[in-house]
Amino acid sequence: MFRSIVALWMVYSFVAGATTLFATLPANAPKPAALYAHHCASCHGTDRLGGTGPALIPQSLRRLKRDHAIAVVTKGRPATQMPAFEAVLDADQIESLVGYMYRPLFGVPKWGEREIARSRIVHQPAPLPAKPVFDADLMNLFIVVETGDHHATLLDGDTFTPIHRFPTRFALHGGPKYTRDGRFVFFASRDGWISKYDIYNLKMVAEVRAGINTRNAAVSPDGRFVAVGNYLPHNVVILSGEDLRPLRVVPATGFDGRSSRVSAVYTAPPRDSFIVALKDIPEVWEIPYRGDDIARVDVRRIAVEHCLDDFFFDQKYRHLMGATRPDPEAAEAPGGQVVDLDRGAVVASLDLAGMPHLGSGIKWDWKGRRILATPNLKTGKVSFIDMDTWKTTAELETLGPGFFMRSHRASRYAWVDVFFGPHRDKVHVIDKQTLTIAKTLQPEPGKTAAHVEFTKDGKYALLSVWDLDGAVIVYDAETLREVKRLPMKKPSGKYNVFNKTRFEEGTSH
Ligand code: DHE
Repeated sequence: MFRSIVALWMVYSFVAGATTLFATLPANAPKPAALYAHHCASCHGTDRLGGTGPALIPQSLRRLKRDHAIAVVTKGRPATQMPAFEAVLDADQIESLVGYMYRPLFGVPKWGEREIARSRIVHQPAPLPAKPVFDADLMNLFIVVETGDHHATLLDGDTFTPIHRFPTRFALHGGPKYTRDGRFVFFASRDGWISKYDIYNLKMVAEVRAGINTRNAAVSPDGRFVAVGNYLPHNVVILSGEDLRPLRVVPATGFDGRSSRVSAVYTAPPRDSFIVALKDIPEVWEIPYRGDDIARVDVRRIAVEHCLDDFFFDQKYRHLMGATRPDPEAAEAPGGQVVDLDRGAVVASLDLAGMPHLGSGIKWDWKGRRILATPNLKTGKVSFIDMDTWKTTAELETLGPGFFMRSHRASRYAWVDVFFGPHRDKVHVIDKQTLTIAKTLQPEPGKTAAHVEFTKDGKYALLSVWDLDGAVIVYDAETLREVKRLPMKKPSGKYNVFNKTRFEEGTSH
């Protein structure tokens, strides 16, 4: 009932907004609300509150200058799914459309603890048996997210056969997060839905809408808490990992009282805390979850030099390495920063060839030193960074900018995709000791090849053919030969229970 009222309210706002706007324009002027409904609503939501694309309202666009927004609509945004509209809309239409995006809504719907609680759906009120209903190595399972038709597949990592395929919320994004025992997995969708799924029983346990436009979710390893980072509203929501009840809403307000979108939240198991970076305010937060009083615990705030968009950690979670999305108006991009979380200070800067995607980087030992390797979304280069000196020790030219780099402790290779440009159907396999390309594969000519995840033992690498008529391809990680091809609908990420829950060095966490 409540959700119907919200939906009706949204439709009303949209129609009312359009009507008011039309009244101020000459009869023959482009009609931005209609243009929006036709070209933008399917990704950004009919209400402009976000979907697969971000919310297009002033609160979300405040770091984007209007001229740049016009350029994005005209030319598209290379590191995202945003296409160019110059072939279908003329300059006046684009300008009026952008003006429409910067118009305030008649009020952004409130989405606080009460609304979150009311959205909660409990599918399994009684505990289910703690015994799997299938036979497989429970630590070598994969969840494959199929964004093509909004499903997920549970895959046996020994036999590479699907165990079960089930529907998910619309537009999942980011890695599903497992409890340490691998029994439960939590999914986050771009429009704020968090779902808890029982892998042993192959059943959805509960769902809740924790935000209107969500970045990602993190889960404490014991499964007691889920933290959700939101663009809209500006907050971090803490949920009970048991039944997704909201426990706390932490407004993302900085030292100076300004509010901010949340870039992302991660769990830092050795610290027993969630680490949060803010997108509009130069601060990193730490929210401890050791005790039971997460609803009251103080948030630790660390001032950083620039707002952090994308970041990752060293294996001990002492250092956070982050990058800032460049301001299109600024002459120079601000570069990366290293934050020492123990000292609560920025201790070094990083020389990156461009901004990496979140969790793109991995680490390994090289010539007696620890290095971090990451592609970036701007140029075809992988940067190798010495984690003692924080200096870039080497760079490797690739065939184009990449989203993801993956390896496994047991493998001598690291795989990096070439997500953008004419070579998006290729993937490089890099020798981790010589830092050179050992082989370039072309799994399916003409179709984007991306995102690799290894089996528990590192012997096989699974890669996505990122297409509605796509596949997950299993490679022998040593011979680099194809072993099996499983048809899937635009499989985006795949996530191995062991590698994720044991924080394997070659993957994201
Ligand atoms: Fe992602 C992870 C942000 C575009 C596929 N991406 C993440 C995470 C964040 C993020 C915050 C970490 C979530 C987590 O695992 O906890 N992504 C962003 C962006 O800011 C960016 C550049 C623009 C945007 O659209 O928001 C972006 N991402 C994309 C895509 O266009 C991709 C390729 C397709 C899609 O689904 O939208 C994409 N992102 C992914 C995937 C992961 C991810 C598959 C998880 C990788 C992993 O192995 O952990």
